[in-house]
Amino acid sequence: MTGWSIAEAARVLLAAEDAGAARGPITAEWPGLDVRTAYAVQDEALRLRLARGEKLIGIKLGLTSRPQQERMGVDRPVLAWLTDAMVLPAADPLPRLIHPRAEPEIVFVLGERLAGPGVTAAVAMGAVDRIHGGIEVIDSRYQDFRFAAPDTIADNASSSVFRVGPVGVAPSGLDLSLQACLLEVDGAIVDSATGAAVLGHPGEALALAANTLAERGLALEAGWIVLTGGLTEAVPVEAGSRIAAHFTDLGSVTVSG
Ligand code: OOG
Ligand code: MG
Repeated sequence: MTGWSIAEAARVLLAAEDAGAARGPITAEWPGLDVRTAYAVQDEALRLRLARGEKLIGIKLGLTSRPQQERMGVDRPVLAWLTDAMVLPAADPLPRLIHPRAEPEIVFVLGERLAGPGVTAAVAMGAVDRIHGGIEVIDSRYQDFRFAAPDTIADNASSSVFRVGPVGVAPSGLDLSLQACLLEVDGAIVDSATGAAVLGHPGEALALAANTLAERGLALEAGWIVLTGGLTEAVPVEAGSRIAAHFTDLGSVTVSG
């Protein structure tokens, strides 16, 4: 196909999401889709989401841990937008998705605005009001989760839905590097990690988000939710299966397929 543009890519990817239909990577048809252009696609898709009534509620980081980076063969984290339509209400099963995969994440709720550049992890943690455990369900709009980095950036980093656990803890007195997480699928522990899996400390991911957004003249706003990235590799969610993430101090979160 010819005639690719930022607007067309955003429209095509949102349509694929709405239809629950996977497609081939856009970079195969539009080699000019580089990382910078891909973020412009992401921003255009956000504009379309807001125009249809969704509200911007935060940001997700992806590819912040080694298992996630190895899956993609990249070493650079990505950012993407979160809207209220992506919140999976407590007790709701998953909506119909293409090929959902679940991953445990440490989640921040910001008490203050956080703007780069020059934000360190320590400064970033000062803006955090509460820390929660969460599960993000990713769902790429590309067949078999096969894509290059600009493809997934354009695709809002495979966002679909996420659930934030009910236990919120103040940052003081919590060593997030040592915060352990067990990932359970249908009663069996299939993986585990500590917060150190995310760039050594999830606060580093928050600082990276603030500094990266600053390059685009943007900041993190008070009240925003920040998903800091999967601690482990994401696991496929089969129909009828139950995925749980259990954290040392951040409680447990469950998602049912
Ligand atoms: C990138 C998003 C991965 C995470 O937590 O690392 C992610 C992708 O798979 O498209 O959400
Ligand atoms: Mg994630």
